[in-house]
Amino acid sequence: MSANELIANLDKLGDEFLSVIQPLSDEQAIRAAQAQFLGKKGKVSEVMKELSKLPPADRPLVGAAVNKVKQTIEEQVCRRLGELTALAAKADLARVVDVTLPARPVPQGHLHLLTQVRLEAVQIFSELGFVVADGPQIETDWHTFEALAIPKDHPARDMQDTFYLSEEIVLRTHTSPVQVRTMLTQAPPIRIVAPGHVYRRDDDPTHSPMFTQIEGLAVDEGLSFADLKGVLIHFVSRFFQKELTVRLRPSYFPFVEPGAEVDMQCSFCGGSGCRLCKGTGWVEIGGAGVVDPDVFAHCKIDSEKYTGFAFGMGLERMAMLRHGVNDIKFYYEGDVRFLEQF
Ligand code: FA5
Repeated sequence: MSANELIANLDKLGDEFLSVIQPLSDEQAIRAAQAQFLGKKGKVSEVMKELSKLPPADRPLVGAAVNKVKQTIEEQVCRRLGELTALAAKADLARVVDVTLPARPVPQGHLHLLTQVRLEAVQIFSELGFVVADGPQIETDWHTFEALAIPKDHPARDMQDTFYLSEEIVLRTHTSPVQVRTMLTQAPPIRIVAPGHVYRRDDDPTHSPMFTQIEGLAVDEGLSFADLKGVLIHFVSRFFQKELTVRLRPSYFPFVEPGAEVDMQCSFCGGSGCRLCKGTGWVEIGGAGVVDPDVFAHCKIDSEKYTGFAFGMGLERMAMLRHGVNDIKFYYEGDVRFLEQF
């Protein structure tokens, strides 16, 4: 083929490319067409193979024509892609958007009922000057029992059926070991509440193997049983948002003397007797008492100078009373039909 024929072929390729890409309307197809012409085995490369057969004097002329067709093809690719981008932007602008439409609702979770109740309880006690203290759920036998005047062979150990991890380590059965940890590290005056999970071998509609207690401890000069009762009445009335009274029934906890079972006036029937309070008008919510001097001795607190009171309440029970939950398992099953109600 002569130089002129090759130059004419190259010019034709430029025109042909134009007619190929004009109808194309997506980038992938345009790039494929570009490769068909400019790729290694493309149409322009085929023509270039003829270049070596030409007399050297003709080669620069044909070379220039090759560069020209390459440039033309690349320019056409840019132009067509630009056109497509502009068309897409125009279509976007032409779309009718109703800016008054309400936004799609974003599903929103909320705190679990027991968390709400825990935070509320802490808030009420903090208004009375109590601060939150914490302790481990995997606890030593000493902090859980011994320091609270419950030695190994003491019959009171049967009151709380314990999960033992080893002879010396237990899952705490109550939040009372936080009393011990606090008194060992803080000097009076002390006013703490310690909410947290506790564990017992217990399982029925009102008892769960894992449940939540809130412990309270106050140690100062001149504290009495009357202060304890005042705090409990205030708490119960604030928590249930009505005037309710508290009854302290003599009971035995080795770490308090005197000790009492805390009953509150049934918030459901107001005390006249109902299904929830089993017709008695009272519901047990916890234990309480005046800190035993033995416990002070374990914690190196001078029982001649200081007195204290302590209490421990079950938060599941409080929430059951306030919301009429009739099986403790509902709290832990994660059923959204239950959880959504609070
Ligand atoms: C105690 O745990 C004592 N530590 C309370 C205490 C603290 C007394 C400070 C004196 C001074 P008791 O075993 O009674 O006490 O438990 C307290 C409350 O926890 C109960 O009244 C009940 O509301 C709740 N409770 C007990 N066992 C369970 C259980 N298995 N499931 C749900 N709640 C429970």
